[in-house]
Amino acid sequence: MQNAGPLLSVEVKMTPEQYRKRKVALITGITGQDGSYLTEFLLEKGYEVHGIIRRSSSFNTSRLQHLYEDQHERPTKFHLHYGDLTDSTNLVYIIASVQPSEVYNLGAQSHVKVSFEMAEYTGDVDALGTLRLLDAIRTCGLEKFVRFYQASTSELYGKVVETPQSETTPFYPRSPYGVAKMYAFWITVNYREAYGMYACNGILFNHESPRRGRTFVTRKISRAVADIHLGKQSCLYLGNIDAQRDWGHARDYVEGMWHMLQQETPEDFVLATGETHPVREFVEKAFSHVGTTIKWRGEGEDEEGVCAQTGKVLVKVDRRYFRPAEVDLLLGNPAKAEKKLGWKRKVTFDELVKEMVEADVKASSGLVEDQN
Ligand code: NDP
Ligand code: GDR
Repeated sequence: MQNAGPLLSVEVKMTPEQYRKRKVALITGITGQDGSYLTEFLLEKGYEVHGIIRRSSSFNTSRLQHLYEDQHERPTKFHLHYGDLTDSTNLVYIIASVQPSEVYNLGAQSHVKVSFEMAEYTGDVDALGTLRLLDAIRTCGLEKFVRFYQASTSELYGKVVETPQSETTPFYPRSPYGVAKMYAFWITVNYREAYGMYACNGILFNHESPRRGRTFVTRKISRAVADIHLGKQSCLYLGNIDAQRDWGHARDYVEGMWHMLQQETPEDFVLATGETHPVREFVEKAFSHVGTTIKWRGEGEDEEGVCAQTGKVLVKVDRRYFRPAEVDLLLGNPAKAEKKLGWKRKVTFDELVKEMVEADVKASSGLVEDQN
């Protein structure tokens, strides 16, 4: 039996090399933290950037607002399309009409804790959504033309098997999110091997910024520190403050995504800083930027962070933020990316915390508009 051919062939009268030189990118998840930085980066590089946004009853493009304003100067370079990773027909239509040379699949239900509550939906978007997008490229007959980036994650490592974690470390995901992303990882590898697609997984460790969603721990902390400093909030409630993460800056990481699609052959790469820090250290550093020293007292769920200067309790542990299964320690080894892509993170942990707290102090005081 023969393999099924493309259902809807887009006629391309160019060699793959000529097609690529058009520099047309399509980004799913463009409204998210990474999508906004990647858009800026690609526009700077002269790409025409197309993004898929979801219809929402509320405003969901605040991270892209500044680029809309620029649109008057660059009217044809930035385009948004309504769509969803759960809608195959829509994906085929967008791929056929945009004819992208690079596709960045950043769209996902990306919150680990939420994935325990919405496991099926997370699987639908994060796992099957990736399959739908890859199939949309094939359905259009563009699999030899399009370069595909999959937003894989250090959550694949989950339970600690070895540290530091590299491209050869076995996976052991610990959440419906991690399991869904593991399917997405392997379907990307499979389409590379089965159909000769240029498809890569970026196994990215946690990366943050002032544009990070407010329910992720770093942004939750930086915003609370700003609000407490300005007298708008009295206490910060957190879950497991002993979890350790390898935290970098999102702006550095989107550059790595692009590098992965510029190689001769497609491969998978870890992007990480090679350092790990517990959540409690992020808390201490963040408070130190507004002149507050945190001292810890008590243990486990009774632990609290007290202001050394005033004696006020500023941080409390709240069981509600614990996860049914936790990823205790992430520490990445970015050696392969450093060697083959020439990629290296620029922003240090201290600089990251400082930038996030300073941005939130400005936003909370109303000096600048919130970017999300
Ligand atoms: P965000 O949560 O900030 O952004 C997620 C994006 O996905 C948003 O644009 C969201 O749209 C979109 N999205 C959600 N559901 C759907 C859907 N059904 N169809 C289409 N789009 C959808 O994530 P980040 O920017 O932080 O991360 C980008 C990607 O990288 C994600 O896939 C994430 O899992 C992965 N990743 C992130 C890491 C990190 O540390 N930030 C580390 C490793 C991997 P909307 O705005 O409408 O909600
Ligand atoms: P993570 O990020 O789960 O690593 O996934 P998150 O910031 O949510 O959690 C990091 C660690 O902090 C602990 N924690 C808390 N987390 C949240 N959100 N809220 C709290 O109050 C809190 N208190 C403690 C968590 O238990 C965890 O150990 C992120 C996402 O961006 C994923 O999409 C991405 O794949 C991975 O990073 C790499």
